[in-house]
Amino acid sequence: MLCGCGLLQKTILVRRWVGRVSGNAGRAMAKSKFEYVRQFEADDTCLQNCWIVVRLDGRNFHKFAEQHYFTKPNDDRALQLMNRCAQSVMLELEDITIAYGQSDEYSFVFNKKSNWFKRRASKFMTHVVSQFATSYVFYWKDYFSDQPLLYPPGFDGRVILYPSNQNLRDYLSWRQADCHINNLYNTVFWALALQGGLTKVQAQERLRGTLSADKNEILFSEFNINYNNEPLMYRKGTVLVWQKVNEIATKQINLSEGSEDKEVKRTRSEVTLLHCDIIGQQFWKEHPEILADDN
Ligand SMILES: Nc1nc2c(ncn2[C@@H]2O[C@H](COP(=O)(O)OP(=O)(O)OP(=O)(O)O)[C@@H](O)[C@H]2O)c(=O)[nH]1
Ligand SMILES: [Mg+2]
Repeated sequence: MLCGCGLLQKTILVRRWVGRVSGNAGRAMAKSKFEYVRQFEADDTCLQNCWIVVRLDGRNFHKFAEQHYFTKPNDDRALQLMNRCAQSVMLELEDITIAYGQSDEYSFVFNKKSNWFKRRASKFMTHVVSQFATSYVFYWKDYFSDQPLLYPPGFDGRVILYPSNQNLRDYLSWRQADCHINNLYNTVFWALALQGGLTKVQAQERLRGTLSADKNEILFSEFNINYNNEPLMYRKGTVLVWQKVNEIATKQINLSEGSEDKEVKRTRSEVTLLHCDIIGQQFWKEHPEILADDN
């Protein structure tokens, strides 16, 4: 029977063996005349020996937070949901050595030697963002049991390459410093607005030109809040690292006279959440494996 689609009849099949694909062994791989369009795909291979960072950020989360009644300035449920999604990304994808998150953003650092998807930037970025976004919807109800998800949230993503360990540390320090600056501002701003009775415009005016010390002073003298006692997750953000844990497992051993259970020691790596300083030396001294060459 003739096919109604003229295009199909005109398709020129190149009858030559172009290789065997597992599961397809024995079948010729046909190439159509359209195959050339593949050459238009840009080469986005990440430079060798560089740390690959993917940062994602919630789209229009100012509005999203309002519409889902996030508490101000920090909503534990929202932050913990972000951390759960980041954990899913670390567990499901390959070669992520450390992740750092705050507010509606998360950064994932892939090993500089990673050869995942031949280091294609678009693969890194799209896998991270899609895994994170689907996790956000999937785990939503575990954190917001009384608040339905009103519409699908979106996240943007970008890839940044850092050629040196110092550059990578400075990048993470930059994000943590940003967390500190924003959180201190937001803590005073919402204290002035929610407890101090100022309008948002008045609170903004009050804070114009103030330094860190001034903000700490307002919090302490007017609201009896010692900023240093605020939860670490708010002040430092969240760091995800791999940690080795020893465990005892039961293994069945087959013997000629039957089988017996034996306890064996084994080491497993799991994702651990930390809310600590990553700007100073201490963290990096305690976790030398993160920057190790053979990681
Ligand atoms: N109330 C509340 N709001 C939060 C919380 N975490 C994030 N947000 C909101 O999310 C925003 C994140 O900032 P941005 O990423 O710069 O702003 P955005 O609205 O997401 O805009 P784009 O990222 O440019 O799309 C903050 O300004 C807050 O409005 C939270 O724990 N509580
Ligand atoms: Mg955002």
